[in-house]
Amino acid sequence: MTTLVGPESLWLWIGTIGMTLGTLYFVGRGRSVRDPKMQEFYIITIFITSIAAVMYFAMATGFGVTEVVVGDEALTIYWARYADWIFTTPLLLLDLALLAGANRNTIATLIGLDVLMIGTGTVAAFAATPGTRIAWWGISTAALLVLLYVLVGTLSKNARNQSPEVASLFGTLRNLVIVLWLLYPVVWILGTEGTFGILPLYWETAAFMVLDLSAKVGFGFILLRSRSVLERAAAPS
Ligand code: RET
Repeated sequence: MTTLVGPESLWLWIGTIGMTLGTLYFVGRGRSVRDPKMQEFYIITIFITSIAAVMYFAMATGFGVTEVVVGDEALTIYWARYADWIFTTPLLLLDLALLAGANRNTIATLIGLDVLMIGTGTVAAFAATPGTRIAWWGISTAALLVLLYVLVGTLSKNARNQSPEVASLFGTLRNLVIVLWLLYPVVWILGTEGTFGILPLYWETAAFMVLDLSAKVGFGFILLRSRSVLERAAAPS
């Protein structure tokens, strides 16, 4: 079988190594954590980077990729991205929601919107005509905007009821999420998936890799670096 992976494999290998190193770093730091509530943040974050590490490995080695025919063109689609995101984006939101002290309904709303976003984004990636691809992209982007609205509204309000340190850490992470997550639909529509052919696969893969490493390892690093703040977040209020 011929592999569909081209020169963009460079970025996929960098992604694999980056996610693996991130995972090992968090495991190393988490080993000495004894508080069960704090362990929760470590467990969630370690799963985020380890799922990404295996999905990047799947893409780099040609397993996580397929072809989708759109009109008379065959697009190279890395389906493993969506398999990664359907699990890791809810976990990222869970980290944020636990930090903010959100209740179950808010957590369920956020995760529901997120699954809707990635689910419809996956349909967009596999749709067979440019028009339907863009329509599904629009639906997915609408779910993202509602999700960010909940993040800025309810979740930020929850966080403000926590200690000033927790509220400030939450604010940093929330802003990081807003900026990075909004770039995903932009890269997608400009890239090969959008069928406009503005961003070639090589650069699109590089862009997603930088976004993924920042949104997972960068996010986890900022979240877990301040143990004293997390201890306060984890303390029963
Ligand atoms: C897609 C395409 C359709 C439109 C939208 C998308 C959004 C994706 C997002 C992904 C976030 C991924 C993260 C990964 C962590 O490393 C599916 C690209 C809105 C927001 C944070």
